[in-house]
Amino acid sequence: MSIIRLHHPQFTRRQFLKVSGISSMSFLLGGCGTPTFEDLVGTLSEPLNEKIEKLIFQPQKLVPEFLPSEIQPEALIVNTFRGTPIIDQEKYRLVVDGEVDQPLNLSIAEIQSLPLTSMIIRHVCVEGWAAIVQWGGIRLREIIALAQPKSNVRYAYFKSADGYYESWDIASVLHPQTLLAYQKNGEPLPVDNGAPLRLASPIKLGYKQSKWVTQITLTSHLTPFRGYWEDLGYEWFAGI
Ligand SMILES: Nc1nc2c(c(=O)[nH]1)N[C@H]1C(S)=C(S)[C@@H](COP(=O)(O)O)O[C@H]1N2
Ligand SMILES: [Mo]
Repeated sequence: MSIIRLHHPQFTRRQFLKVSGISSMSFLLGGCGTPTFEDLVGTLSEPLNEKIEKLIFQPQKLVPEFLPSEIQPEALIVNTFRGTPIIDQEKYRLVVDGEVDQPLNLSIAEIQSLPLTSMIIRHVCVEGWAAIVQWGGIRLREIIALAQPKSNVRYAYFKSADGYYESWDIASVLHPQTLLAYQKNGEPLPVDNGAPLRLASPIKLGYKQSKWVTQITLTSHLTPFRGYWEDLGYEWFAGI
């Protein structure tokens, strides 16, 4: 399996709309070389592929969101177990690998060329604080769909630039309000809050929401290492 090299980092929304009519199967069945980013993005115009649909066992219930006037801009407390890592945005790549048919290697420009979703939700930390925050980013399920996971995938591992690691159940990964965020309260995501890319979701506690995500590995099984806090005794599912 080869890592896809993406040729068009400045992929615009207009180009996205132009190619979005392309069938996801046309390049998979065409068998003529490595698909480009445009080929892959064509899959986003379609409902989630059948493999992914099968992975969602229950209907996904939307969590009610808050109003812009309810955002608490000062309430989000920076939490790091080891400080803020230094990341070169130019060299940054998000790798998506594991039990997938199309491993991905995406620049931040490529990720930001995909449709932006924004939501206002409550972030809840087990240490006893919470904050209503607006997050903007791409739905994680759209990245996962591009990677074409195999039908036995049940978990995702998230690796972070500071050495933090997490694992999630696939249904929560594919929840429509689980984002890979690069904006906070309408501004570019501050580096202390996880830039260039962090998880944000109203269905999981704060420690599940990995900052500085560099790698997503889809897998059919969990290892004894399930998450930084989990391996110290915290609950793994950590739903809200
Ligand atoms: N990479 C990484 N992600 C992380 C953490 C961390 O230490 N490293 N802390 C977690 C915890 S416990 C919380 S509450 C949130 C806090 O997010 P914030 O710093 O943006 O407020 O990040 C989570 N994600
Ligand atoms: Mo936390």
